[in-house]
Amino acid sequence: MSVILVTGGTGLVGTAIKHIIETEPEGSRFGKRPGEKWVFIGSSEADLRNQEQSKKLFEKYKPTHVIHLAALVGGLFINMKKKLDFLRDNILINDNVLHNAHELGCKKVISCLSTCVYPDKVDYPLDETKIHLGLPHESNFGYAHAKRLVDVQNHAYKDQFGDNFTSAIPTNVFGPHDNFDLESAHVLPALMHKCYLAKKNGTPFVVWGSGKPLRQFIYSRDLAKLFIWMLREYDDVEPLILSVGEDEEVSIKQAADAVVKAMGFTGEYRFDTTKADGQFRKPASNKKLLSLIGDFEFTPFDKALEETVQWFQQNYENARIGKPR
Ligand code: NAP
Ligand code: GFB
Repeated sequence: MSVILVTGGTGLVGTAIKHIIETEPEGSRFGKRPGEKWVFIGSSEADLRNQEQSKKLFEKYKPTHVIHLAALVGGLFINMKKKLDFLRDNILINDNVLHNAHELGCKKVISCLSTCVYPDKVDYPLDETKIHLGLPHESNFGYAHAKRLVDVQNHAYKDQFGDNFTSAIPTNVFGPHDNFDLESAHVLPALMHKCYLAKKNGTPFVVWGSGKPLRQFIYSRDLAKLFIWMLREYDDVEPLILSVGEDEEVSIKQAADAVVKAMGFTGEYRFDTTKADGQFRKPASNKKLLSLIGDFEFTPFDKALEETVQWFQQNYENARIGKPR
């Protein structure tokens, strides 16, 4: 009997993994396997910053495998405001999860980094060998250093005890069940929420910054399949980038145009260049992933965006929208 514990199981990526495990045919490449018990937990079950609660959680479920997604997560603007919280909360969460997984003798842990951990000034494209080659972008150094430390912890557990702890490095993620709260959201859910409100209230749709920065966006349900594949088939301590190709980079303006189209918005649409642009680009190579997984079909960006906009419009009342506007 394998017990797979998914921390952060109530968030954007966690609910996507739950969706795939519950909808893909049992025994299929990304489906549940016979004899597997999947457990999805959120912070209401245990605050993973707390040692005692973390220990109790692992004793309760006795996981054999862990997909560790739990984290303090947010977009550019909340990262810029709360660098210490993003550093300290994530260090505490990660240390408690890895320590308890080690103590329990878990067969495997996959933690989740992010392409924003990479050095701001490094030769592009970003690949798995460049994580520690310089300082991260100033806007999110708290989160970035806490996430980099996971790679250091994995290597230390492997080196001293032989633990099979590894990590995934996704680019910007989007999809159903995302955080749409304008105070802390990432760019795509923020633009969807703002465009929805502009359409509803007849007000301008305002995109922050110049619209020039470039990003790679992966659909949460594609990322979910890649995590399930890693659980089954990737046993290397070295982190692995989980991303669409480098040629899929889009500008924030192109992303905003796609949101306007998906929302059917026809009102005033402008940019507030007094707001920060953040890191200009962080182009990641998925060559290593494709060399290992072989054929993998990513959902086209526009189709994934339309599905997410539909989900948001249908679930607005129950979505994570922060204070009503
Ligand atoms: P999310 O939607 O904000 O979900 C965060 C999850 O972590 C929720 O399940 C939350 O539980 C849980 N959590 C937060 N603080 C916790 C605590 N103190 N104790 C226990 N659980 C806690 O985040 P996400 O976007 O799915 O991110 C999942 C992982 O992907 C994170 O490690 C993140 O760093 C990484 N990542 C995300 C992106 C992105 O663009 N979203 C990009 C790259 C990497 P509650 O909901 O119950 O509070
Ligand atoms: O997803 P995002 O917030 O974070 O995207 P990063 C920021 C880009 O979108 C900037 C523009 O260029 C912003 O100027 N933008 C335009 C907006 N309008 C908005 C808006 O209404 N809200 C937001 N949030 N952005 C994050 C890291 O960097 O990437 C995190 O700070 C994490 O730690 C995440 O790693 C994946 O892509 O810049």
